[in-house]
Amino acid sequence: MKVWINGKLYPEKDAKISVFDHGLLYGDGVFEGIRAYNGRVFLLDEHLDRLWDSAKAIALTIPMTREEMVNAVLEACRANRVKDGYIRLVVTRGVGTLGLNPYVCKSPQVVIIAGTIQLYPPELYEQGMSVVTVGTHRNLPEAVNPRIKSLNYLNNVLAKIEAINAGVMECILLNAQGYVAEASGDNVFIVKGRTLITPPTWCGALRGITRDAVMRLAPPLGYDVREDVLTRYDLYTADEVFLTGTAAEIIAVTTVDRRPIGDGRPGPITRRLAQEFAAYARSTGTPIYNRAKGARAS
Ligand code: PXG
Repeated sequence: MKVWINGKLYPEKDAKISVFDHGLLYGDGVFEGIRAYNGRVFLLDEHLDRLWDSAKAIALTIPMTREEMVNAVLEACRANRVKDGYIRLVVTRGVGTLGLNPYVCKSPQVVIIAGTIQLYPPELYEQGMSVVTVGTHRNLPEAVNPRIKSLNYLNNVLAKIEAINAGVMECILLNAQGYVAEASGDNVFIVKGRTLITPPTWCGALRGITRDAVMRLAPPLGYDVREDVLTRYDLYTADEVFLTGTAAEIIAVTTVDRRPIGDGRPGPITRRLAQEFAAYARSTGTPIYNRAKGARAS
């Protein structure tokens, strides 16, 4: 694998960042996880919009233009012959002193890793997954806002530890008021009748790119979609529950805190949305190859 760092491609073993980088010392930086399907980068503009917003929120200037970033992502994909893959885009604050002050860091570092992603095991997509709600609450929006996709994922890691210790692979975090926020690396939806409901971002959810895509795909299929405050009661009594994320795509949740959801199997609306999402993902995106032949980003 070759890793793109600040404009150059390095063999994996030489792909290194300083131990004085504030990304390491303080989790000071931002990132994106992006998918490529069928030789195209999926929803690249949406990911770059969010990356730039995350950077702006932490007063970090990304040392490249949007166009340069698009080209860098495509170059990293081509260097690794990616057709279907996962791209991790990281912007760190850069090298500084052993102190918090970010303004001493003069060179933000841009890293692009274009590889593959380990999804949940395929049988989980057939059977659905079990989740638990955990004691680690989502960060307060007035502290590190969960809308910032920052390198500081300890809140999520602590929640994930609770899930794994409870014998499941994923968890649902509540916010400080006890309302449902999101999973440790995915957004959450419930289905009630023909309506999809997901927590608003102010409840502590990242504005997921997959979440947005589901909200666009569902109405033409005849489903209503809305954002609303959810409690654990709403999860337990939903007809269906599913998670959305770049890595997970759409995955059914079949038990929450050991209560079966619906009949305890992936529901028909979740399965329909997963099919539509797969078709959408495979038919759109910024082409990685043959751009010179007049292919246009979509
Ligand atoms: N919430 C959080 C906290 C996330 O980190 C999502 C929701 C889904 O957003 P997208 O835009 O991907 O639909 C994410 C995205 C992992 C992993 O290993 C997941 C993400 C980031 C890094 C790693 O599962 N998440």
